[in-house]
Amino acid sequence: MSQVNAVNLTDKEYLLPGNRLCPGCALSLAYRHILKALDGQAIVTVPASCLTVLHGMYPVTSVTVPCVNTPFASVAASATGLVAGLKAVGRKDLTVVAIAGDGGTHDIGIQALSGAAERRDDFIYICYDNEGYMNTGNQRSGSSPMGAVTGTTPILGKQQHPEDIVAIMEAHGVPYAATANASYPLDLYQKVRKAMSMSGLRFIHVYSPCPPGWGFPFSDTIKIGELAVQTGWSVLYEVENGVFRLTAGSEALARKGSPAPLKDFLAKQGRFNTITEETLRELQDWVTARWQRYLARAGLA
Ligand SMILES: Cc1ncc(C[n+]2csc(CCOP(=O)(O)OP(=O)(O)O)c2C)c(N)n1
Ligand code: SF4
Repeated sequence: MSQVNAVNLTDKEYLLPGNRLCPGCALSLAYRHILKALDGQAIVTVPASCLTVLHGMYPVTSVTVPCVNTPFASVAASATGLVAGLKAVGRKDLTVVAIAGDGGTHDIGIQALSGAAERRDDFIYICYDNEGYMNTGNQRSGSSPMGAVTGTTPILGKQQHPEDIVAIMEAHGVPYAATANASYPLDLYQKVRKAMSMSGLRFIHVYSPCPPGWGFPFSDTIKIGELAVQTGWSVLYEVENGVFRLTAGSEALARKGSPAPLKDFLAKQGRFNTITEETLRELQDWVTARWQRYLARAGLA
């Protein structure tokens, strides 16, 4: 597959200017590049989330591909139905893409997603991860990090580490599982293109900073996403038919340096304002150990 760069990236736009997401929302940026990669040849299905807000209220939308709005728990089941429907009418030109937040994936949608993966259903599933239920004001999800203050962990912050949804999907034996980050849009674009060239259930997890939920200025979204990669908090990789590979900023970090201290990243976000020294140490140890495991998998330890 030829490398895409800022010069040869398509200038076609499928996400039109003007939507109702917050300024600085990483989801807008990620979705713009996901749609560019899909090149209009897709039907998306979306559950209740900030992404439904982006799609807009009928009859007005800023998105130029067809979208099905589904109940919260059912986005993967909806994709399964769309795949069957397209097959029944002989349409081979469209990719079905289910896209949901971390609440709609890690927690509420995981049953339908697990079933679709086990059946080897033929669609792309993208989870954009803003580490909480953001559309309803930032409640804790299975992906919220330890120490983060949310609406449902208001004083001490969440007490558990996030679950590793990509590992869960790998354990289902999916042919393609990858992580991406809105601050690395070309890497994201490339991964969606690769997923499109494969069949079966392909899973991409996109790290998506949320300025109001995480408590950082609207203008810092890209920097926050980059810092997440530089500290090893967000790790960019893909697993293609069982073969693991670090990509983009994480590959560069593995080859040329070592992760920056996590406190540099946490201190920029209001949600970690009440974090204790003990939790900070636990988080740093957890991130360091996980980074070592990724290095070992990549054969770079
Ligand atoms: C069954 C059901 N429960 C609750 C809601 C209310 N609700 C709408 S969006 C949302 C949050 C979704 O969170 P997430 O999936 O993480 O996506 P995000 O909002 O962060 O984009 C909730 C709880 C709903 N629409 N349906
Ligand atoms: S709440 Fe967060 S994820 Fe939702 S639109 Fe605003 S910035 Fe984006």
